[in-house]
Amino acid sequence: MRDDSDTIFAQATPPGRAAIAVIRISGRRAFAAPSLFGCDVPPPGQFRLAHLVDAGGSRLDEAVMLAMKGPRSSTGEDVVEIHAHGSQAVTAAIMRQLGEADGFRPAAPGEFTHRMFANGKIDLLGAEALADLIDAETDRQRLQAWRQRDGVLHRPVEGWRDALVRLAAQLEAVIDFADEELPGDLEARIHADTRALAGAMESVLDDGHEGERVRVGVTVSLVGPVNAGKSTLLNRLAGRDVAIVSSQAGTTRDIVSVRIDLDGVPVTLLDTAGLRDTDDVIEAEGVRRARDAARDSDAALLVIDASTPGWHDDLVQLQTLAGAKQAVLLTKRDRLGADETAAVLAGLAGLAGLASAARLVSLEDDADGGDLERVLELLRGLVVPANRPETQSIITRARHRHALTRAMEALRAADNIDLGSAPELAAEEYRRAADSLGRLTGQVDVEELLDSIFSSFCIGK
Ligand SMILES: Nc1nc2c(ncn2[C@@H]2O[C@H](COP(=O)(O)OP(=O)(O)OP(=O)(O)O)[C@@H](O)[C@H]2O)c(=O)[nH]1
Ligand SMILES: [Mg+2]
Repeated sequence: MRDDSDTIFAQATPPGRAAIAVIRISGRRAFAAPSLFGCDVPPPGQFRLAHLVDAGGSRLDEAVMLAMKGPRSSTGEDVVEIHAHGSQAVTAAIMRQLGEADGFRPAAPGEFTHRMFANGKIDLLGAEALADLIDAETDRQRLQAWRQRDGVLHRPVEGWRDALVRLAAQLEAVIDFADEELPGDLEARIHADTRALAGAMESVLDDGHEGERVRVGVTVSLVGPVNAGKSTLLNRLAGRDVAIVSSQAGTTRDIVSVRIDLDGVPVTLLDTAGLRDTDDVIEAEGVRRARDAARDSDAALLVIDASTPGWHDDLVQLQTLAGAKQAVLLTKRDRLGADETAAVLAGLAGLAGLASAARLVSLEDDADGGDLERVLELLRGLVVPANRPETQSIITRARHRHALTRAMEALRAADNIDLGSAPELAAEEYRRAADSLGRLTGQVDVEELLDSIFSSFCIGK
């Protein structure tokens, strides 16, 4: 895709004014870079104060320089870092001077990490984990990125590849010695091992999409009749006045979205127009969008005013609108007398399967925050994956899920083949399974895949 023999450079810190800016240089000529600024290269593994001068010999900056000798460097190549003052004029002058030198060019996005990968410093899962770490907004995302970087998926994938190699070797015996005496149970053993391997993959796939949810976040729509308190709820969860609240029915028209951190899972809450029949074209469009949101979001919180006599019917209707993941929030408890409260609670308890996913709260009369905590509890049940042991394998991308599913399907197909009559067909399925696993870690021909992964990085990474 580009010339890997070039020495590349980029600013690793964000552009703009800052105390320090780091410029990274990697490649065959990296150790020649300091001389472009009239400086010596520091001994590898050490840093030195350096007085940089420009091409005309006048002072450019006073910087800290460090050198790493390949292959024991971040990219596996010779690397020099210049920690200059974070002034736009200084960094621009350094970059200009590097760009004018022979054999040097600005790095493409993700090119440093690509070189790490090409030089065996990291596999694809590790490269993705680094990207996730840089993008992490919450603690849970950060911890997940490090778990992935530490090999939480890489390790089982390697184990499965080894198991596949053993299976293929056993199968080879079946093919090569077809007419001779083979241990009677060999075929049965191959089938059993194949099923066990497919089962191991299936149990990793059956994770409720936990890793993907933590990485990309979850969308939850707040839907319900007009005046139920959806916008009030959004504001309380956001901790600020984002949406207009009023006693007038039909206040919200457009979808208002807010992103919150719910126990480390980024959650995008969508406040929507209250659902009712209306002749107002603008409100009707809002209602249409609300219905779409209820259907298309990852989960829906059905918000209903418990002090309206028809709450139960509203709820039944709403349940058909929203997708599979839903919870119920009845509001305005402060408007209910003791008997009414008891009646509402009894009504809720009577709803099959919903009792644990429903709460009755007041969004207005909640001085101690207890009701807000109840709402959060409800939301957590909808979106936060159960805590899993640290060693659990984690799929964080659709790419992983796809590759693993393909591998598992190939094994299931192999298991359905009669090894006595068509062992070559089974061998082909094992090859397909190994190929899919190889795609996960980047151990097969994956140039196209590499381009799409590394181009999502920022320049300088
Ligand atoms: N007493 C009481 N009033 C509430 C509660 N929650 C919301 N309200 C009031 O109910 C009215 C409607 O609240 P909103 O949050 O605007 O309701 P909404 O569901 O967004 O309404 P639309 O945007 O019209 O669909 C406002 O006057 C709120 O102050 C509650 O728990 N108790
Ligand atoms: Mg509203």
